Amino acid sequence: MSETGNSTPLAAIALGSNLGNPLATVKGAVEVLGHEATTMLVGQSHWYKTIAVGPAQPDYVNGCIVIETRRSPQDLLHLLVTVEREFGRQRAERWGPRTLDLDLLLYDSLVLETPELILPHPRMVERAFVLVPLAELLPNWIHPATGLTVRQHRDRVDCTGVALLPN
Ligand code: PH2
Ligand code: MG
Ligand code: MG
Repeated sequence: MSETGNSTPLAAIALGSNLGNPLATVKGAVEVLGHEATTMLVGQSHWYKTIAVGPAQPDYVNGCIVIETRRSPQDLLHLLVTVEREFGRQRAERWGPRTLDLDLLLYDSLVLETPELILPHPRMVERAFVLVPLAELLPNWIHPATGLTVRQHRDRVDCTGVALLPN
């Protein structure tokens, strides 16, 4: 996948689910985002079964997508919240179980910190369940704050709780 030469902004989104039917939910969310008029799906990772980080809860299904979008970062965030709600997401315990979590990881090489949105996502570099799928799509993308690539970050975390799901 090309990481340069895009005139339309490129954004990476992490998907996660551990309630209901997680695999059907994340696949459904990709369908919805892929059919949005303002976004174009340009890459999709495999799906992974991952051990939950945080309070004790069921395993997650995680994956990542890369889209081109004409939306601003804030507008894209609003779309993600709308799609989370469409799939029955209710805001509850921090790091607790959820039917659908859509996290905006990257938006071009933008560094942004507002009360609503921090880019790049502040915890992405610690999370194998984000870095393993993201490294499939954007291994050479350079994190604007650390100067390391996604692949280098992935190689620095413990990936043992992240298992590829059969297609
Ligand atoms: N999301 C969380 C908390 N813990 N653990 C895994 N394995 N995957 C997630 O997506 C996840 C988590 C809160 O967003
Ligand atoms: Mg999350
Ligand atoms: Mg979230």
